[in-house]
Amino acid sequence: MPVSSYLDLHPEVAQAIAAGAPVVALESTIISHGMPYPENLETAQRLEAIVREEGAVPATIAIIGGRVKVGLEESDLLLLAQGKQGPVFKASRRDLSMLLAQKQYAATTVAATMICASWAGIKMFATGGIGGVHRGAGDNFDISADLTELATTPVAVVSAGVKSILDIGSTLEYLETLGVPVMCLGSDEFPAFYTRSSGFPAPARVNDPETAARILHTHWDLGLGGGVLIANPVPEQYAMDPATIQLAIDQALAECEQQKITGKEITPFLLGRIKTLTEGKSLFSNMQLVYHNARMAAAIARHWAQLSS
Ligand code: PSU
Ligand code: MN
Repeated sequence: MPVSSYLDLHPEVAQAIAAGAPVVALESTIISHGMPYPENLETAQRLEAIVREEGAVPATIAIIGGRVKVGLEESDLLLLAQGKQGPVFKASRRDLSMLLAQKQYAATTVAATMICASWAGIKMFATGGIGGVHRGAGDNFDISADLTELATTPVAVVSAGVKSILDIGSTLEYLETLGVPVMCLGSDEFPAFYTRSSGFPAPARVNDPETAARILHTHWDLGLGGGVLIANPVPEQYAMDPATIQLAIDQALAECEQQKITGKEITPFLLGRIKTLTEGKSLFSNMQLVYHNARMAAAIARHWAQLSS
């Protein structure tokens, strides 16, 4: 069967894609495993509204009853946010075939969302943060499949950089090895998710969404393939105090090790602990930076659509 037989495109999304109108994909792991209820539902709804306000069509992606759904209903968002109707798995590339064949429900990570977006014909995707090279990866080999996906699948991902729960320097090195273009919007420094600076220089700086769209066009015109990472620093007023967030991250990492959390549980565990340790401040910052990314992704998608017509 062709891939299309596994996809359910929302009619509005299908129409926009066919017309070459701007579309922005949104992931669902952030809803089911990245944030608590009800803030996760609020975030998912607000993200879709922001993409619309900015003149693009939102396409939140998830696996619903064994179907790849591109563009969700309100009831799907609720199901993903509450996880009441049974398990909502966290799906990365390796999980897709098993989950689809067994008619499961799953939230898609950055990697899996890129794959599904690409199947649907969507080029732009907004998220909060991507997975990366974990600290200690030299021993434990914990490198997110998001990175290899960026090397493979032709979708542009707007994120607020990489959290310092990860090894930011190694993540940038690995992206360089994989040949993934990394551009930072309006900054000479690569952002660290909750904060605007990471101490690592931007591999490239781009000052506006139109230039970003032109770079994407050129990248794919040249047949270089794979994705592009667009790092969009958290707005100053929503950034966290670097010392506060670092303390929480260090504590969460220590607990993660003590409790022997492994594999795909690590990122959700750390996010949950950081939220508690910062008394919710990290969650607020997280929500605001994703909104900022959705706005930027929609702007780039608009320029992308103009250049394509
Ligand atoms: N970072 C966040 N929130 C998230 C994630 C990352 O701040 O929800 C999710 C994304 O879906 C990302 C995934 O693709 O975690 C990476 O998981 P892992 O490290 O297990 O590859
Ligand atoms: Mn991992």
